[in-house]
Amino acid sequence: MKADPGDQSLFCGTSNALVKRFLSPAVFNRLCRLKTDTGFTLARAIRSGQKNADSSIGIYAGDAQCYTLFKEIFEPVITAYHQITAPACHTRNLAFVDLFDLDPDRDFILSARVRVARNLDAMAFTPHINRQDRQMVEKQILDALHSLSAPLKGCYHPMEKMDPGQIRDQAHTGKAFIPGDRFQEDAGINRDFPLSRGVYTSEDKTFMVWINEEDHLRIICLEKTGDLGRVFNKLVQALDCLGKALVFASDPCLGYLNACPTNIGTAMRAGVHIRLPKLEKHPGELEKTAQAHGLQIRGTFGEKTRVTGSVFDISNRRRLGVCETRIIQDLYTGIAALMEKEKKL
Ligand code: DAR
Repeated sequence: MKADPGDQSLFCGTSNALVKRFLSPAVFNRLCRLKTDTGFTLARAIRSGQKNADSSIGIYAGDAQCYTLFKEIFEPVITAYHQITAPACHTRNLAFVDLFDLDPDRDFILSARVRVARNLDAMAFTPHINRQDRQMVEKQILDALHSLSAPLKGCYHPMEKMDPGQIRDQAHTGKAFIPGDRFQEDAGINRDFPLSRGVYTSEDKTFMVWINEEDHLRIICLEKTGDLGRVFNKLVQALDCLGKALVFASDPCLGYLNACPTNIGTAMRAGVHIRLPKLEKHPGELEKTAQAHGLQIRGTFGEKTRVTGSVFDISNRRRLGVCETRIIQDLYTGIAALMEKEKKL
């Protein structure tokens, strides 16, 4: 879809958000009076991008129907971000993989983490869900989690009773999460925080489920290891169990549907925390190698944070038009290439 000059009046002049690039006055006028069945509008969808001039995307979905009703703006944003020509029918492949430990001596890799975002089908997403439905989402997910057996068996830490200080402390121990950033705040995702929010953790703390953070579920496997395959395979096992009890919002072409259009398709982010002190001094080399392997470089504490102690958060960039096993294999190859470069410098 050829990008019309965006409607400059809707967004800050300095914004480079994808939504600004594609939301022409004509598209805006066609979509601005529409409402989804849950009552979500285009104005609500773009509010975060209007209030944050440094948004990279600038639009959130309030329910699954947004992706069809507001397709004229979601589709060009999706094809631009995920670098696909047009949303082909998404393929899933959640099979076990057989990979070696990339760093058995732990010279570089501090930890490996694989997470997927999911939303319960037929429920409004976090930018739009009401208090009652958010509570129902929490209950349905907990019923599924409490049926898990070892090694996924664990306990739930509801955040409703925690004060902000306790939430900050518990976030360090992985038993809570802090409110979403200003982008999520302006998208309405933090409403009623911390009601119906909480974290489920397995007994060995390598499996977690965040309930009602940016999406209804963030299903996370995390280990202090370079064994990407083991961490991925545990996530595959967890998804197999949870998929038997819960129905997730999805689309034949777009895959799993979530609040942010960057998190659709596999909705999977697989990454490592890796110490690269020499490549830190050669940012061009680091960026070139990462890009060659479809990897995204983030700061030590994730999106839009700084690098501290030469520790980078490096993960897959694309989530749509590429299946889960391919993502983990590309990550494996890309991290191995970065480790080789670091050794040679
Ligand atoms: N910060 C918003 C969303 C970017 C994608 N990251 C998410 N979904 N956590 C932006 O438009 O820049």
